[in-house]
Amino acid sequence: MWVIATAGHVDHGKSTLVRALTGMEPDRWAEERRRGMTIDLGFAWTRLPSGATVAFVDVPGHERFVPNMLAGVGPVPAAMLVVAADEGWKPQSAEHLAALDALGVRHALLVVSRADLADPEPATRQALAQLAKTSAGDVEAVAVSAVTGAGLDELRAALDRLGAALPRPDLDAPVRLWVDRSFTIRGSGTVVTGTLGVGRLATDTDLELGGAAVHVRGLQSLGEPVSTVDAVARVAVNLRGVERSAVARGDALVSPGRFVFTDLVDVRVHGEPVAGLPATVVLHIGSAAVPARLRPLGTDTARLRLARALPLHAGDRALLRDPGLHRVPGGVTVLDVAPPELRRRGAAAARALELSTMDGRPDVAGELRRRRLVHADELARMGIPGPGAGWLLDPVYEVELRARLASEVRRYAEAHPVDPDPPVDAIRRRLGLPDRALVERLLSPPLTIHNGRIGAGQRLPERLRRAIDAVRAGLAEAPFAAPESDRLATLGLGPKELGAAAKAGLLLRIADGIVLLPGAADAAVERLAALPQPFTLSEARQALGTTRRVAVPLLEFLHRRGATRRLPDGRHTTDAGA
Ligand SMILES: Nc1nc2c(ncn2[C@@H]2O[C@H](COP(=O)(O)OP(=O)(O)OP(=O)(O)O)[C@@H](O)[C@H]2O)c(=O)[nH]1
Ligand SMILES: [Mg+2]
Repeated sequence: MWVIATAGHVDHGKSTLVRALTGMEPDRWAEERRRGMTIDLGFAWTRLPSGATVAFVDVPGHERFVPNMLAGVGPVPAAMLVVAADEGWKPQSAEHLAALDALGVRHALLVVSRADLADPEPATRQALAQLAKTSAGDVEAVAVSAVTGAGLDELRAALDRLGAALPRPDLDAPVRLWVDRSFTIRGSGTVVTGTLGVGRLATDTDLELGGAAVHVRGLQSLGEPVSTVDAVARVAVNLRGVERSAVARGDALVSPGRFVFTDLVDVRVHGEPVAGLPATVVLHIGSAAVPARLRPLGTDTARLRLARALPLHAGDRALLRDPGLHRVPGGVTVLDVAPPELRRRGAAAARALELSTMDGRPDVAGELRRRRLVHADELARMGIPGPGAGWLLDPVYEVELRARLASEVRRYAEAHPVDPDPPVDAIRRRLGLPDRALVERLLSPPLTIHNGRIGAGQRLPERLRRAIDAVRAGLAEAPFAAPESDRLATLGLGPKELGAAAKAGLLLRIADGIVLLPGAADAAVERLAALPQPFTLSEARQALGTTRRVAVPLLEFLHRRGATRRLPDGRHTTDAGA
């Protein structure tokens, strides 16, 4: 299905044309029909000669209803600009075209209507010249009369060509369905409608509405119930558990976890210089219209603080409007949906410089340079899908972190001579990293992680590693019950193997044939320090829950390291002494 919005000055025949093409009534309200004027958006569809279906979003032309017009064209990437042959180019012809241009609409068709009332030639020339100056560029023009039916077949053929030229939507892209209508159906609950531009919808799936999960109970497209809908399509979504009052035009249903909700964005402003813009504007994107405070940063870049958060991606096109002055100051491209605070002196100028290099297209390297460290999922939520998954590090920052990590490990070893290998988490905190996996990634040989600690370990043969693991498992249960020599022999752990295990930081060798876990020395000192000082060997043995076989060499080991002292009377103490 193709979706095409109408555009053009009031009374130029947009709705009449849609009616003639589809046989459906786009003016849904009694008031519209009474006044002969479109007020709100209308929806109608038909089959074209090619067999393709085209749906129209018919917009009002009156200047009072420009916000409604913008809600209609916002989510639709193709337009049919209607100009009356007998009236020619008019203010809202210009304003609507400026809006399409601001939104970057590249696919358009000119229809010169009411060709039975005047020669369509002058209006056609005038309008084509205006269109050529915009993102639409050179477009096809068709002259029609809805009264005589002249030109309607040519128009259908031209619509087929316009549709065929539209880019194929990415069906795997995250969904962002801007709501253009919401209502309740007795027995079904809340229903919203919108134009699905990319992605696909399915019943019995979840979406997000304003950050909260909502459930898709049912779907309709062109009045028929369906179980899935692929973009591009007009679609009605029946939502479970959503009050009618909780959703309105301008809200968006989005794929869960795929959009940043933000009320602060940095943008590039197209057209007018930023300095000429008012401090208060309305940002139009999709079907939303949100007041915003504008702070100029560079000559063509600005920061917008939105009155409410929107699901936005970098690269989004939007439009700024000054509701007081009926003009379209211009389009904006969202450059950053999670911009840094500007607190320090000179931060705004630095930011302006940074923004001058950005264009809203996904630039993972640039984002990493600016953010230094970011999760791929978070980047994707900002509209910057990148290669790679998990944490992404700026290469320059990574070099810095590696160096800092090595020096932090050294500092820790100096501060903890008994147990020199720092816990991974301690280093993670020192480096201010959000995830242990990052510490792991930043380690370079000979540093490795063993038992939650960082040390200069080595890779051991699998068989040896399993034997050591068996010993470690036993020690994890009873930390001071060092395995007996026959147990070590059964496991094939001789002096050489135990030496390698100690070097790898997997075991702590306190004497020949006596091994404990690397953290055991610190743990022992902690328990011994809790004893009344000084203490006897037997008291130490009991406190540690072990035998003389282990207690004697362990105390020797601690004495050598200066963690405990032997007193002249043969007793021991953890006190540093004079
Ligand atoms: N003679 C003639 N009159 C037309 C033609 N198309 C539309 N009209 C008349 O022009 C008037 C306006 O038509 P609409 O279709 O309501 O115009 P519109 O562009 O939808 O107007 P808004 O939605 O209010 O902006 C109506 O009285 C139509 O009957 C045509 O091809 N020939
Ligand atoms: Mg109309």
